[in-house]
Amino acid sequence: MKVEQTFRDIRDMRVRGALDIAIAAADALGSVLEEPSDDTEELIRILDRSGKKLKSSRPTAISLPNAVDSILHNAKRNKNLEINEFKRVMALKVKEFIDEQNNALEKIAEIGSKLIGDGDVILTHCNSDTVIALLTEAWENKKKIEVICTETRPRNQGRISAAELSEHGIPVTLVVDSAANYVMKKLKVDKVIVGGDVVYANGDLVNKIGTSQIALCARELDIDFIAAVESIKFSPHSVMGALAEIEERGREEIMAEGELPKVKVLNPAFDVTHAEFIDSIITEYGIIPPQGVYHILEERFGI
Ligand code: RUB
Repeated sequence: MKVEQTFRDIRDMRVRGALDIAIAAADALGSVLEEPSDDTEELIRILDRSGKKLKSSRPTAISLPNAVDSILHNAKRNKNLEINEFKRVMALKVKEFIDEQNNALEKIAEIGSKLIGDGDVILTHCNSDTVIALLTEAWENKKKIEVICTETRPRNQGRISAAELSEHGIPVTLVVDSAANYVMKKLKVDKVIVGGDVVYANGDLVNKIGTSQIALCARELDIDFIAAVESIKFSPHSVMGALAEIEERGREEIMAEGELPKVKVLNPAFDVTHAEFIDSIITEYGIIPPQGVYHILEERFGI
């Protein structure tokens, strides 16, 4: 069953990055509509169970529960429809949701690429489809940029970014994570641009571990720190103070089998960059200061 497969793909990071995770979850719920059920309420119960399973695949990216909740919300609103009509309407809703996410990414790429100056040196951390799309668009619009990618230990997503950008012909330099401060000075970085997994109502950003250190360095060096984040990653629960669970991954990502058995390993996958270190957030609604997140939450989630 596709839900099981998607659950494993997200858990094992074959599907990763907050936007792709949301799209994959929505697509998996779409496949539930093809189940041979002839009762709308029963199908909603299966959707609900599948949604819970998908939500448990990884804990941090809020785009995952936001995607599931959005589909489930629509399913419940249409609970009185006859089964075939329900399936038809919901298949459209799933498609609409996925199209919305892809459009949001394109919009951010369009808006964000205009922020980039010709000759800019940009540092990015991890691998964000949103940031890659933005940088690629800037390059296609004849901005002669150079990009520094941090390796992003332990999973090395920065190497994926480096590969994707260089495939487009963009000059890329790969550095180890601990070189961030040094290279920002040495290579005269103009902007840091990162993606995000969660944005809180107060403008704080949860993103790949190491992001907050880079933001501190950027502030020290007076370099703009910009996040490129679709509104599906905004946390409506944070309005009431709920924070994201920071995923802690296994020891085996850092240590070989049997290596240093007496040494404990802590392997957090994300950290929080406080709003005060963020100059702007690029969303599909436009460029906002971190203080503007609340208004987007109102617009997007009706809080
Ligand atoms: C990925 C990561 C990315 C955001 C945004 O972490 O932190 O910066 O998810 O990505 P992981 P996108 O590799 O652990 O999933 O813009 O593609 O949604």
